Amino acid sequence: MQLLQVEIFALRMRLKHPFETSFGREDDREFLLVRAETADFVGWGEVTVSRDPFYSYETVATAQSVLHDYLVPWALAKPIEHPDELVGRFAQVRGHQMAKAGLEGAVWDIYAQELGLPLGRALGGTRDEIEVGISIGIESTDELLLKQVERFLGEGYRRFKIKIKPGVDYDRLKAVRRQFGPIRMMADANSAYTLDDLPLLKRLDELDLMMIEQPLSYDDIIDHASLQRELRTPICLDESIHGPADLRKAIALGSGRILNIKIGRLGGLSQSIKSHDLCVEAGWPVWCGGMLESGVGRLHNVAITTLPGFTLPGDTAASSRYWQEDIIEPEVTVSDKGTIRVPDAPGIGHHVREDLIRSLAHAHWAMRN
Ligand code: OSB
Ligand code: MG
Repeated sequence: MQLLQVEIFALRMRLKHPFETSFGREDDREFLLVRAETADFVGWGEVTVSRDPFYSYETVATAQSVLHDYLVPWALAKPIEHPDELVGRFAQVRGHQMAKAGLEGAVWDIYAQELGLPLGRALGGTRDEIEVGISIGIESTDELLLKQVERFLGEGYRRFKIKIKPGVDYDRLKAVRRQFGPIRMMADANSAYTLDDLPLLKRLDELDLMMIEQPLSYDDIIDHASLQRELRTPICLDESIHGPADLRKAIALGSGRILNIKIGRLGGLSQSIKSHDLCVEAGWPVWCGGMLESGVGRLHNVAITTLPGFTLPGDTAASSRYWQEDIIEPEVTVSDKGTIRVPDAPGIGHHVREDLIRSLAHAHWAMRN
């Protein structure tokens, strides 16, 4: 394919319910959308950055700059035979995984449409239906959290991820366990602990969690390996893994036993497939994480989850969990069994509401070949 034009839209979308993690609280989601076009097709991708460099160093501003000055010109410069090529074409830019992933995602959408395949099939996926769970932020009281869990159980979700931070951890999780019994439950610490917290982290073993996600530093795989040797609960890595190279080392060290695959954090779909394959080979189950995506990123998450190694429910909840009105049609919905039907139309498979996106965007630029 030859890209003729790439457009970037900056959006700010109000979350229905503020989302709080150990690193901060988000009331609005600020991110970028990428629209790429060839002579025959239009593809969409999402740059899953945030306004602030708190989850990772990437922000709306850094992604704009790297896309504008490097990635978009390089993508337009010559034809792309296969989306995998972009990994090499973008390699001179170190890091900036989310910026790379947003553009590469739009190219994968076009590539799948050229093949006449739903994106999941083009990626090598096989499932028609995926199992999902829900990620619940830090609420101000136990009661408010219990209400959330009850509501989402009623909506069909069968796996609950509860955010924790020092002081809001063991007792909070215990309250959920006491009230709801043997539900599938896990915790996400977003790097809020250190090895000094070993006694507390070991106590979490009592709660029969499916896993604990990223308990230690955002850049660590050494201390996680020490911790994993002390815990019965599997550690799932999120923040520390930015692609197959990091993952290979974490597997060798035993820094965890499960991987959260976020397309943005790993630098795109091609790198996510590679990471998935490494995990399958190592016997690590994977699941698809989330960055509070709009419908565009959400459909990319649905597509990658159709790969065979995604044996645990992911964080890809329904559009209506986040948004009053999503930018795709139809929105992503979750059944009363906690599942999503995988679209069977080519590409990401739902209509993207371009007029709505153009009216919502507070900034927009385009580059042509
Ligand atoms: O750590 O997985 C995380 C949201 C923003 C930043 C980091 C994380 C999250 C979530 C939400 O857990 C997942 C979702 O519902 O999209
Ligand atoms: Mg996480």
